[in-house]
Amino acid sequence: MATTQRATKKRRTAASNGAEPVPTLEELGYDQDALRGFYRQMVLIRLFEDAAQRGFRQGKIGGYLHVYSGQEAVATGFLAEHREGDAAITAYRDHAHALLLGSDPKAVMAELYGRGTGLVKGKGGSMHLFDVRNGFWGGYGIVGGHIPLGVGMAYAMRYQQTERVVQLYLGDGAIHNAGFHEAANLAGLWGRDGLNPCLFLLENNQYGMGTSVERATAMTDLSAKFDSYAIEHEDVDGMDLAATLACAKRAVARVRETGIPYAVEVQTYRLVAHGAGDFFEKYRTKDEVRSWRERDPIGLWEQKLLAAGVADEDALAAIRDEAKTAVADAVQFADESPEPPLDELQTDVYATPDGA
Ligand SMILES: Cc1ncc(C[n+]2csc(CCOP(=O)(O)OP(=O)(O)O)c2C)c(N)n1
Ligand SMILES: [Mg+2]
Repeated sequence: MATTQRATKKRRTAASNGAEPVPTLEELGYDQDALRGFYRQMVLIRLFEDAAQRGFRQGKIGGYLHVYSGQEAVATGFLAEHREGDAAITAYRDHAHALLLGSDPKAVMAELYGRGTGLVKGKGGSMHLFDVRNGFWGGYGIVGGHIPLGVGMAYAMRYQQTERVVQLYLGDGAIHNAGFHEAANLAGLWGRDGLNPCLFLLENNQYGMGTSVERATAMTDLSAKFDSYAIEHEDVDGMDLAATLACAKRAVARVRETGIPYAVEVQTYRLVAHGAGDFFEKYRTKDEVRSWRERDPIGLWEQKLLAAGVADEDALAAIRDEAKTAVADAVQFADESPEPPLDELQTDVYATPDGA
């Protein structure tokens, strides 16, 4: 009887498990200002998310709230390669992407607070941030719903003969969604003619809500699912910013040059609960959380900056203070902003194709 082989990856651990050797800071090719700038970005995201969770617990933020704490090195690394005209699209864990692409923290916080000064005038909330001027195409609450949109955008970019690329972020839970499989099939197909400059960034944070990868699929080698659609892929350690920056440089250049889609499975971990309303976690052990926390992306980057003499303790503290002030200003702005006026209840809700 023929035997079947099922590709499985071992259970992820916090240990580094990328495919390529991790470069030193010098090898990355950024100047010292830029290296400190990445620290500033990651710290801003973490403090922004802490403040958002506080706002939620104070009852100032309604609806759903999903924060990015622990995953900072993913979007920070990959969006470093975002160029004008490119697009990024993700699901509902989207605050970091908006901030990294240049949205004002005040407008983002005001959006979470549902205020009229918010990024989308208080009508989107945490899960539906959007800032097209900066290349941010959202922010979607339906798991997997944005994947066909991202693939379609990548097709349009080549159809219009541009050199733009799409960074399409999706979760380990979203890859089982029908939308993923239909869209990935088309991406592979269009990619044969160089018509799909889509970089799939599979953010494997090991869980979809409380369901681990092992409990969600019998075939736990998630990046291998791209093989079904002839989309090449690699793995990268998403806790180490040096690894994500280097991978981003290679992967984005390749997609931009060829118009052929590519996928990266980024091993990462959310250090907090799935949503800000989920306080109790019965699905993971304290030891597991602790072992990933030891590789906190911000702590790892801090160590690298110190060891390479790119920053000393005082410089890092000054950057943290600066971020703290920016977040405090954002909270104050959100808190003091007015609710959207009632007569705008239906404004910007439905499309008006006739321009009316
Ligand atoms: C179509 C659909 N089904 C179910 C849900 C409920 N839901 C919200 S988040 C989530 C888990 C998704 O996990 P993953 O894609 O790994 O993203 P992560 O939260 O880990 O960032 C689910 C099932 C939803 N929003 N949409
Ligand atoms: Mg997940």
